[in-house]
Amino acid sequence: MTAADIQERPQNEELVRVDFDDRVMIITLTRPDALNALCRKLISQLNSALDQAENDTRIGAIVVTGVGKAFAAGADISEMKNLTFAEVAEKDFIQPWERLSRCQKPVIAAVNGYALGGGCEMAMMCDIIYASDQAKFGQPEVTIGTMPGAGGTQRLTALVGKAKAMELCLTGRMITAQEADVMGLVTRVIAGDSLMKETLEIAHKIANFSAPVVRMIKEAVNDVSEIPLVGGIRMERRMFQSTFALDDRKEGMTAFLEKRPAAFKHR
Ligand code: DAK
Repeated sequence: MTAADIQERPQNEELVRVDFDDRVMIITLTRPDALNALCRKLISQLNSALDQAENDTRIGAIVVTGVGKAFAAGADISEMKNLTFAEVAEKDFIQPWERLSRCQKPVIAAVNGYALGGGCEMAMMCDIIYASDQAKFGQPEVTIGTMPGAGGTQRLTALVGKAKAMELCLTGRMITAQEADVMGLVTRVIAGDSLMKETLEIAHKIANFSAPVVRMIKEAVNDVSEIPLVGGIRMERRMFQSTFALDDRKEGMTAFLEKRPAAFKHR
C-alpha cells in the first residue's frame, strides 16, 4: 500500500474533514460559522476519525486543527442552553470527549485561533500543542455560569500550576499564544502562515519512527501523573527493556553504526 493509495480513500464530510499525508492523518474541524463549537455531531465525527486512525497501521501520527479563526470556541452553547442537570447526568454529557485523551497514537494540536473552554481542553488532551501566534486560549466557562467539564481544572493545573490555573478558570481571562507559551500550556508558538507546514514536519518525523516505540514513549510520559516516581522509573525501565524484543530497535542501532537512515518496519 503506497501513500498515494492512502490519499485516495474516501474522506469524512461535514463538520470534520479527514486528510491523509503519508503516515499522518490530519483532522480539521470545519464548522467555521460557529467558530468550530463542539456540538455532539462534531465530537462524534472526530471520534470516528480517531477510531479510524487507531485501527489503521499505516497511520503513525495525527494532527488536529480547525478552519477559520478558531481551533474550537468550546462546547456548543446553543446545544447546551436548555439541558437540565438530569439530562446531562443521565447521558454522562461530555464523556465522549475523552476519546481524544485515550488515543494511543501521538496527537498534535495545531491551534490556529481561539481555543476556549472545551476547545482549550481538547488541545490539552493532545500530546503536543503548536500554537499560531494568533491563537488565544482560555477557560471562559465561569462567564456563562458553568465550569470546565472536560479536564480544564485538572490538565491546566498540571501544566501551568495552581496559581495561574486558578486565575484563568476563576476569571475566564483569555490569554495570547505567547503568554500560553511562557506558562507552559503550549509546546511552541509558530507564525500563523507556517503553522501547518511546521506541524506536519514534526508529525512526519514522529510517524516515521518505530510505531511500537512511539506508543511506549507516549504511554510512559502519560503515566507520570498517575504513578509515583519510583514505580514510574521501574515501569519505564521494563518498557525500555521490552524494546529489545523489536526488530526496529536492532535496525535503529545498526543503522546508526552503519551511518545510514533507519528503515523501521513498525514491529
Ligand atoms: N457555542 C456556540 N456558538 C458559538 C460559540 C460556542 N461556544 N462560540 C461562538 N459561537 C458562534 C456565535 O454565536 C456566532 O454565531 P452567529 O451569531 O454568527 O450565528 C459565531 O460563532 C461567531 O461568534 P462571535 O460573533 O461571537 O465572534 P467574535 O469574533 O465576536 O467573538 C469569541 C469570538 C470566541 C470571543 C466569542 O464567540 C465567544 O466568546 N465565544 C464563546 C466562548 C466560550 O464561552 N466558550 C466556552 C463554552 S462552554 C460540561 C462540560 C464542559 C462544558 C460545559 C459543561 N458538563 C460536564 C456539564 C463546557 C464548556 C464550554 O466549552
